[in-house]
Amino acid sequence: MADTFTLKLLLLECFQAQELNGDEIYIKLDGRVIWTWKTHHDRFSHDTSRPHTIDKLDFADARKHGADGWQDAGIDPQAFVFNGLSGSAVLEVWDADTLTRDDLIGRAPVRAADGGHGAIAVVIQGDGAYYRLTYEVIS
Ligand SMILES: [Ca+2]
Repeated sequence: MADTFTLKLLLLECFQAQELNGDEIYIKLDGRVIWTWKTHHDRFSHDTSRPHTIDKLDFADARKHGADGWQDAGIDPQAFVFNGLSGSAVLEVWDADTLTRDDLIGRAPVRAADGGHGAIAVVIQGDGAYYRLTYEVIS
C-alpha cells in the first residue's frame, strides 16, 4: 500500500511550562488521546523541584526525568508505535485546564515523506509554553 507509514513517538521535553505548578499535558494523534498526565500524575515543567513534575518523557525507553533523575515511566513503548497510518497525521500537545478551556500548545504534522530521516524534533510552542517533541517516521 502506498503512503502508509509508522509513527514512533520518542521523546517529549519541556523547556518552559505555561503554569507555575506544571502543565497538565496530554498528547493527541489525529484527535485521539494517546498519553495523558491524568493516568500518570506527572505534570510537565522546566522546574522539576516541584512535586510530581517531570521535564522529559522518553517514550522509546519507557522512562521519565524529574528531580530524582531518570525513573521508570510505567509505559509500554509499543503503545507509542502507530502502524498503518496513511496520508498524513497530526500530533497535538495540549494543556488541560480546570476552569478554562484546554490550551492547544502546538501541533506537528506528520507525513509519510518524513520517513527515513531518523529522529525528527519539532518545537511545540504556544501560550508561553515551549516544548520539543521527537518522533520517527518509518515508511
Ligand atoms: Ca493546565
